[in-house]
Amino acid sequence: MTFALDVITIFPEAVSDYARTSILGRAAAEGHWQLRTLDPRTMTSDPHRTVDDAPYGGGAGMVMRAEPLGALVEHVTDLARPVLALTPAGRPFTQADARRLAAGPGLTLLCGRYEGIDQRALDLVADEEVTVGDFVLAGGEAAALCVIEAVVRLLPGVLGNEASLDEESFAAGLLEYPQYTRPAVWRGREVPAVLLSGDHGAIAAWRHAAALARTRDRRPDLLAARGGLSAAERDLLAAHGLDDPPAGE
Ligand code: J9Q
Repeated sequence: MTFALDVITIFPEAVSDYARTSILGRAAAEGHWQLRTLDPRTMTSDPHRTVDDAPYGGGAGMVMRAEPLGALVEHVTDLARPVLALTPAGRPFTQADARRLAAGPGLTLLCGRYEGIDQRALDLVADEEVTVGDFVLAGGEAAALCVIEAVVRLLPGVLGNEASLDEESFAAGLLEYPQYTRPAVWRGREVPAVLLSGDHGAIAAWRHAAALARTRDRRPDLLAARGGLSAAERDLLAAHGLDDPPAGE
């Protein structure tokens, strides 16, 4: 089944260029998903094809007009699929959203630009507003690409025989453990000895401890969301000398 993804954007090439690269490009070539870009400018009838206008009430910047957006969503996109708008005022997009969307038939993403989108258009066409982080972008295109990559890599068949998706850090609510590759000593710095031991049980235990310690030190919010550290997890950290955060961090 081909996952149908529509992106409403006034910069269609910004989205389609990235979607041709790497895992996204291969997944499209293999028929797992199909991108369609929809430019609101094509739904304008005035000589200047205006997609934005000054905000009512005054203020800086321009607002995306409701009419071209409403026309696009009504006449072109499949309303049976969820419509997500990328806006700085949305709720945070999560891995759980990616999983839910990847289980469906497709998705429409609406990229805001300028200072925002006319709220009436958002109310009418968008099922949800989401953000990919608390920082300022010039528009929703880069955020839409984050959502696309998070969803498409979860579609059946896209990752092939790469590691099980359930083992990944956000799926488990923990950050990933640190990784190393050759050489075993680089500029005097050694790879943790356990990783060279061939003892797969010891390696798994070290990795679990390292993931817990990292999450505790860098993302206490993630640890709190899964109920903090259990007694067994505290023991595991202590057994690896990781029971205290490193000094200076
Ligand atoms: C449209 N800052 O930023 C982070 N996620 C989404 C956004 C965003 C923005 C401005 C316009 C999306």
